[in-house]
Amino acid sequence: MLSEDKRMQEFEIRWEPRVSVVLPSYNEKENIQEAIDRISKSVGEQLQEIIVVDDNSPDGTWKIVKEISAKNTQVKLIHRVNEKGLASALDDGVRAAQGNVVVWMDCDLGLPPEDIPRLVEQIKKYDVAIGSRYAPGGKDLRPVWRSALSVILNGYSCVLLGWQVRDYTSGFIAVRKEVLDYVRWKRQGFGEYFAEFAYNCVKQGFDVTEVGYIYKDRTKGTSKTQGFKTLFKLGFQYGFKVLNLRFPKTKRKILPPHSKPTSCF
Ligand SMILES: Nc1nc2c(ncn2[C@@H]2O[C@H](COP(=O)(O)OP(=O)(O)OP(=O)(O)O)[C@@H](O)[C@H]2O)c(=O)[nH]1
Ligand SMILES: [Mg+2]
Repeated sequence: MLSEDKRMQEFEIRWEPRVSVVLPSYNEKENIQEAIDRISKSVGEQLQEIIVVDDNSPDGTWKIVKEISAKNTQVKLIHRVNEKGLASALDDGVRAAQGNVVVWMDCDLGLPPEDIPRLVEQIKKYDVAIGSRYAPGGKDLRPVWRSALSVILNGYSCVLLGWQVRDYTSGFIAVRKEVLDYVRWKRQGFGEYFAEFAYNCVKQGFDVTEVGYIYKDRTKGTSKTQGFKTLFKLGFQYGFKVLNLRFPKTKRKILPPHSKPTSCF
């Protein structure tokens, strides 16, 4: 009889990641091709697919992806015309994923595609690996006022939700596919979905780790979170979400599986 440890070791050796990378995009025509190229190169043979979820970007990002996907079957486009928003776009993307590991990240190249393998490597031992600016090796190189805002939001989140996660606003993550059958997020809103997901993963007993990464400001395209008014609104939404997670009005329940997105090329 093999001991439990030995059995786990054998499983880790035999288990091969097939990685689905989900990229939400809105007006990212300057970044999308480079993002796809760098992700394909960094993930290499383990890549199952890259799924771009675009909300009918007025700058035509989705047309560029459609052209790429006509030549490269690993690149898939979910072109949404009836719905908009980051949380729902990512929800649709991860539902469509066919790999046994699902990664998602911004496609503006502020998050480094070259670090995906470091996250995926952790999925041999953990259920969830969060790219973190606050784990060893992590840094936030954006302008001071933006990184300071992030420190404040994350400090507030850690105090209320717990210190098992340090980067509740990361948006860069690798997840064992089955976790997504149990842990979900609400489809409304912007980046606050991430705190909801990370917190519920810990709450539901999944093994979560953090991997340091260096976050840089985007060099091309426009941010969807720029301007004092927008940031204030998003910060407020975020703060409210964290409060709600900590002090839920109703008992938390596992959400039912939701239907597949409407159009997937
Ligand atoms: N599908 C979809 N993607 C979105 C939407 N809003 C933002 N995105 C994408 O989500 C990611 C995050 O948006 P960003 O503008 O980078 O927001 P941020 O990371 O807070 O800000 P910066 O990186 O500083 O610009 C990017 O890849 C965007 O293109 C949306 O409504 N729908
Ligand atoms: Mg970004």
